Amino acid sequence: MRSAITVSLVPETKAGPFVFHDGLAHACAQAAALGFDAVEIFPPSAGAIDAAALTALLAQHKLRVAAVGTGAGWVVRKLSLTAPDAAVRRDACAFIAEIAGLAGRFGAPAIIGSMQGRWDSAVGVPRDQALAWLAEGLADLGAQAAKHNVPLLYEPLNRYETNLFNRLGDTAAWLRTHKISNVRILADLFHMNIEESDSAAALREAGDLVGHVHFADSNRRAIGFGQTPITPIIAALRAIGYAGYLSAEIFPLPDPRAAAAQTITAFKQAVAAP
Ligand code: LER
Ligand code: MN
Repeated sequence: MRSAITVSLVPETKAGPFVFHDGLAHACAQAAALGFDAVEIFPPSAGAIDAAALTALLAQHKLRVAAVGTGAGWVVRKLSLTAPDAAVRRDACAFIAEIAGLAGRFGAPAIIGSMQGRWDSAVGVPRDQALAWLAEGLADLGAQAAKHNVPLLYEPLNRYETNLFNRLGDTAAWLRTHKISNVRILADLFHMNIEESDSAAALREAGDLVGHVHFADSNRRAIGFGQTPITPIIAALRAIGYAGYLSAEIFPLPDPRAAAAQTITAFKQAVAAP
């Protein structure tokens, strides 16, 4: 398993669960100084990233890109894959596809979290319809990601953020039933702490569909600053053969450097432990 830390480039997420908010150069310098393997980037759009400059920064600091978030499409433009308006769904797909294309150039997957939206019969989107649109969007974007030899990441969120999928097991069963290929599950330990009765068992149930992990404690602070027992979770990840990133999508508390330092300490303890 490898370590990663988040950086948001979206001013509207200043209060969000991202460790660094002061640009890519600052985040890469901090991440490298602490010994992280990679950064996970939350950009305003694909066009906002200067690919050549990012390539140079990554080389300078010997870092990789772990994943790229697409949530700015929701936060800034209120796009989603399950919006009642077909034009909004099309724009959502295009927005994600551009980010997935950019991420693919760095060998990284794009994340669909808040861009999944929610069902709401009152606005003409019953559950079955929302799931059909979600399946269509994921299949299409998953196929596009395959051209870059990376998966697409789909993230079940807690009940306050979506009513589509909240648990890993349900998500995995649905992806398998609908044979949606090249889509892997992002297991966010914060959402799981709210929704799962046993996070380790949920990871085992999702098995080889687990493609990325958001490494967050129960209170969405660095692992070790909350009350999640991490040992059984790491054991479950080992048991399913997970070799991807543990990426800290957490609040920068008590400050970004301390949150990052605690994360790398917890990562080393957890991953080095037998
Ligand atoms: C995104 O990774 C996530 O976890 C969501 O809570 C963002 O809304
Ligand atoms: Mn997350």
